[in-house]
Amino acid sequence: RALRAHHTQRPPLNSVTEHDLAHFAKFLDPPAILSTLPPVSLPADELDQFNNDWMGKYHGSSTTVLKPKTTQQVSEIVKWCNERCIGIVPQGGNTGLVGGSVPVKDEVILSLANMNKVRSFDPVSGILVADAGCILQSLTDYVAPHNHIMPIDLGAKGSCQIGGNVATNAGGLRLLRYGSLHGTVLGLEVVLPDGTILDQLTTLRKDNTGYDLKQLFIGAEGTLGVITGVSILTPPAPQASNNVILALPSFKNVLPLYEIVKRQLSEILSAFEFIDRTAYDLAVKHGQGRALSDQEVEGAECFVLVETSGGRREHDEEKLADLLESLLEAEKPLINTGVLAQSPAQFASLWALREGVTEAVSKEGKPYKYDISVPLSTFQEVVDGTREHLRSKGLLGDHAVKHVIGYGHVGDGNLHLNIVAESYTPEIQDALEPYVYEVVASHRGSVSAEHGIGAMKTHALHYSKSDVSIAWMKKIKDLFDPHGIMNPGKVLE
Ligand code: FAD
Ligand code: 2HG
Ligand code: ZN
Repeated sequence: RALRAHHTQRPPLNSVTEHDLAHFAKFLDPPAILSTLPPVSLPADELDQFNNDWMGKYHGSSTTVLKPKTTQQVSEIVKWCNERCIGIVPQGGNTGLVGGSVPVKDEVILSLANMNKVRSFDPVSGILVADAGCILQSLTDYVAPHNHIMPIDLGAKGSCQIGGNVATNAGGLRLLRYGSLHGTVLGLEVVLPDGTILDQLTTLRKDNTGYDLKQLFIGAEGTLGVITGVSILTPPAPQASNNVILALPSFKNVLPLYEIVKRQLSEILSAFEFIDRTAYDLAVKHGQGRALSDQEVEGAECFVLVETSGGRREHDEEKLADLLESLLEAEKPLINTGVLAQSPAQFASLWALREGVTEAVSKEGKPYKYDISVPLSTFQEVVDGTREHLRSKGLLGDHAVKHVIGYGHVGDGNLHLNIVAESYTPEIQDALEPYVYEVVASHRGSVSAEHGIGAMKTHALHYSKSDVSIAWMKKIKDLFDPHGIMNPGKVLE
């Protein structure tokens, strides 16, 4: 019974006042304080980019955005907000897809954008230490001349920040090869909800000195503290990368194909990603990557993108060519055809067909996104089942749901089910939930494979986590943040 206890009684949260702004002005430069309140008095639309999420689905009404430059300033802000019981939303690139990065009400937005310096890089170990506000792409560019790459890559790389990646435990396109951030992040610097700076920014590969506290902040979505610095292991850049897109007549072939590809490519396989036909058509329609020829796409129900990363170009190319040949010449071929990248531009273009789906979907309409882990063998059944369910409710058609699509990280068992609607409506929302979550639970899957819980799924946590787990999560939250100031309304109800 004790385990079922809810959060301890918390005081209500307060709104920011002019008095608070006067305090922040003591240690922040004027450009670091954006506020609609006097004396700053900006028009409300200047805060739109911070109050609204990437999809245009979640909207906050914060009056104040603070952009500190140092960990000490973050600490001062957090300490004050804790004493005054003012809610704080840590914000990185604001590319999150679950409404976690914008306020639910008028919390202060603490933007990490001005904390964007690399602190150190050791080219021998590949260990990079950087401010949390560094944009992922800029870190990739920073380590590239040293022949290293970031262990994480995702479609939002031009805007998302490494602190946001860590806070969401983002997965992305390289997880199959380099594993999750729980393994590659070696240390963190975090400002705790009372303003204390927790310095665990170590660069050690091995450190078994009791509880590994940093793991708690990886994937906590800003509910336990503000990440200000990240130490991360960057792998050596592969000497050769190649990719091929395979067109399949049926989704049923994906699983046997994955087995063959894994066996034949073994150590050089670095990605195995899937998009269904509708996702492909949308990517092409909205200019993401170069379209394949009519002949190449004819009869294709879905596509798989295979990437190799290895040490010797000739060796890898030979392996990939052998794979393609054996697939095409098999007695019962699993693929219709395969298009091998012949140049760096084609390599990028094939990736764009997969990476660009999220962007294409947003251009096509308003997306409902379900980022789930379910057994690979059920991917198609989940997508088709959702489409049929919406049809049975009379919600399929140009004025309601335009497309139901599936794509994602096959190699990680992660399906991105996107329902592309004309607009966000309560009818569609009610038809999708709890329907999708019940399907996930029936497969003992996860309601969030990689995007997190945010504001979107607080009510759905129990489909994937037991009462005991949730009760302990609440105890941890209460211990770190007894006033509940840190990203209120996110992850836990
Ligand atoms: P934000 O969106 O600003 O914040 C996300 C969450 O982290 C919020 O809860 C916020 O409060 C918290 N947060 C941010 N910074 C900090 C900090 N310094 N300290 C504490 N908390 C913080 N996600 C994947 O997992 N895999 C993908 O392949 C992927 N592809 C994407 C492609 C596109 C086109 C888009 C738009 C999004 C994609 N995402 C993907 C989702 C998103 O990019 C990731 O969740 C990313 O890690 C968020 O980083 P951000 O800096 O934008 O964080
Ligand atoms: C991806 O894998 C991202 O492309 C985004 O995780 C998925 O938009 C989505 O649903
Ligand atoms: Zn993804």
